[in-house]
Amino acid sequence: MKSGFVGIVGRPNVGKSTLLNAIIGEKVAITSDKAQTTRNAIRGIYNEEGYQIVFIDTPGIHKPANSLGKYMTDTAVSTLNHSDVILFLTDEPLSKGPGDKYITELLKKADRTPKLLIINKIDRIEPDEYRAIYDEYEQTGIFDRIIGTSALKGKNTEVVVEAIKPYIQEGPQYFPADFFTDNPMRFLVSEIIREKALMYLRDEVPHGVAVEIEQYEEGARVTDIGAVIYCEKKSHKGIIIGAHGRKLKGIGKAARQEIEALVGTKVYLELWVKVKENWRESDILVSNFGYNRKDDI
Ligand SMILES: Nc1nc2c(ncn2[C@@H]2O[C@H](COP(=O)(O)OP(=O)(O)O)[C@@H](O)[C@H]2O)c(=O)[nH]1
Ligand SMILES: [Mg+2]
Repeated sequence: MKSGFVGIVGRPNVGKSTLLNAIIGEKVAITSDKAQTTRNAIRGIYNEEGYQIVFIDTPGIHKPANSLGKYMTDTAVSTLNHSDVILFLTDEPLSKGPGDKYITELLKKADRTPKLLIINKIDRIEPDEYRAIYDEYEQTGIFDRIIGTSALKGKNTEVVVEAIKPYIQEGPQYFPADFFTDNPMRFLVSEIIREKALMYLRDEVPHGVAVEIEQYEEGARVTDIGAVIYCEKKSHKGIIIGAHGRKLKGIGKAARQEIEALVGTKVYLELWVKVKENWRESDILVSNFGYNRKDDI
C-alpha cells in the first residue's frame, strides 16, 4: 500500500476546495465566490487499489486582519510541514500581486517536499496568459511539475492525481477504504449551512458568519438538527433573516436538501440567528467556534 498526505495551498479563492472536491468526487469542502470560505484544514481521502492519498485543503494564505484570519493562515502554513507532496494553486502570473510571491517564499523553505504547481481556472485563461504564468513559475525552479486544470469543469484533475503518485511512498492505510473524509457528520452539516448562508450574503456579512450545531439526533427515518447561525452585528442578523424571514427560509431549505442527501434520511432543520459582537477579533471566541489547533493535523 502506498499512502501519504498532500497539502493544497494558495491564495484565497483560487479554487483549492473546488479542486479537492473534484479529485475526491464528493463534496468534502464547501466553496463559494467569497474569499476565505475555508477556515480549517479539511481532509479529503482519495482511495484507489493500492493507494490512499489524503488531501489536506487549507484556508487561503493571506495577510490576517483578525484572530480568525491568523488561525486560518497558521493552519495553512503548518500544513506545509506535514505534507509529503505540496499542491500550490494559482490562477494568475507570479508578478501580479504580493500574495503568490509570499507563498512561493514559504514553499522554498519546504525544500525537500515535492511541489506541483497547479494553474487553475484554465477555462477562463487565454493561451497566451497561460504561457506567461507557466514561464514565470518555471523560472523559480521550485516546482517538480506544472499542470493546468479547471477544477470547476473537472478538467485535468485526474492528471493531478497521476502526477502525485510517483511521490507517494509505501505506508499504512490511515483510514478505512470507504472514507472520503474524516470530518464528523456534525461538522459537514455545519459547513453546508454556512455555505448556503454565504450564497445568500454579500459584503462584510459572510466573513462574520459561524454555525454551531446545538442539536443533532439521528433517527432511522428522520434526523433532527438545530443550529445557530452567528453573526457579528445586530444589523447583520436582520440581513440574514431577511424580510418576513424569507432569506433564512431559503438558507434552511437549500441546506436541508443537501443534508438529506448526505445523511440519507429526512431532515428536520431548525435555524436560529444570534449575534456575537466582533467574535473574529477574540482569540477565545474564535477558539470556542472550533477554530483551534486541536482540529489540525
Ligand atoms: N471559472 C472557474 N472558476 C473556478 C474554478 N475553480 C474554482 N472556481 C470558482 O472560484 C471560486 C472559489 O473557489 P473555492 O474552491 O472556494 O476557492 P478556495 O478559496 O481556493 O478554496 C468559486 O466561485 C468557484 O466556483 C475553475 O476551474 N474555473
Ligand atoms: Mg477553500
